[in-house]
Amino acid sequence: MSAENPDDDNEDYEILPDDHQVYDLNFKLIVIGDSGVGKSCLTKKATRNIFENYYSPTIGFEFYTFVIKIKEKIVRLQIWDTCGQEVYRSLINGFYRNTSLAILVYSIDKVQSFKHLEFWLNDIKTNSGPEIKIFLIGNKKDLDEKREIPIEEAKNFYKEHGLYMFMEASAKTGFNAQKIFIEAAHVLLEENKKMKEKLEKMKNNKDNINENQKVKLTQEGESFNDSNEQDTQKRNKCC
Ligand SMILES: Nc1nc2c(ncn2[C@@H]2O[C@H](COP(=O)(O)OP(=O)(O)O)[C@@H](O)[C@H]2O)c(=O)[nH]1
Ligand SMILES: [Mg+2]
Repeated sequence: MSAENPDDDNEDYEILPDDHQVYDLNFKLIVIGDSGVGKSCLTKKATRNIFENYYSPTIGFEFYTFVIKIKEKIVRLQIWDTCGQEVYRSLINGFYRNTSLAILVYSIDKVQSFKHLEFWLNDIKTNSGPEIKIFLIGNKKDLDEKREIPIEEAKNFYKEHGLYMFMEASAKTGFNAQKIFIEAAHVLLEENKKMKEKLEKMKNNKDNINENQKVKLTQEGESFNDSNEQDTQKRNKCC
């Protein structure tokens, strides 16, 4: 699958209702970016197929789920939709905890929201682990006639910063809205598989590694799985 042109024909998945309770893996995602770029609309469109034309700013954060079955594995994405306002900054920083993937959104008709991407990337770097994956999303593709950010400029930014994926999308038309989360689930499932294989390999090659390496790898593997489990427990408690 190409990062810039995700393959729409790759139907190796089935989207399940967002209240589906049984799953194999649970991952936390965070949606960030300036206020008004369409973070909430994109998330709502993808998870509930709703689009609202009026603007109702998110207070603190809102919480959505996206459940998808990929090759017999049920993956549940726990999506934290954050607000962009400065007044809630201290809250947002706490939300980065145990996040596997960040969806960083700008609006193609607002150059300011694109300029602020550096700030958001810095925020991610400061508040999360190095293993976090970042998707860059240029929302409001339907407003092409008001476009301030050429697609090439955004592609260059995504490449220069070593981000994981770039897509333009529209919460209004639905273009690529679900695709963002389908891709995220594929990426995280693959990552989890690699991590398990790495652990397995290390366990089978105990003699070839020293104690320090063993401890480090075990910790990496455990924290990866535990964080997902912890978040599940938290959700079960509060809802
Ligand atoms: N034309 C258009 N408007 C959008 C799109 N996504 C969001 N909006 C509008 O942009 C405004 C802000 O959206 P919202 O999701 O609340 O932004 P957030 O602050 O980033 O969560 C609302 O008035 C939405 O109707 C889109 O894809 N196209
Ligand atoms: Mg919002």
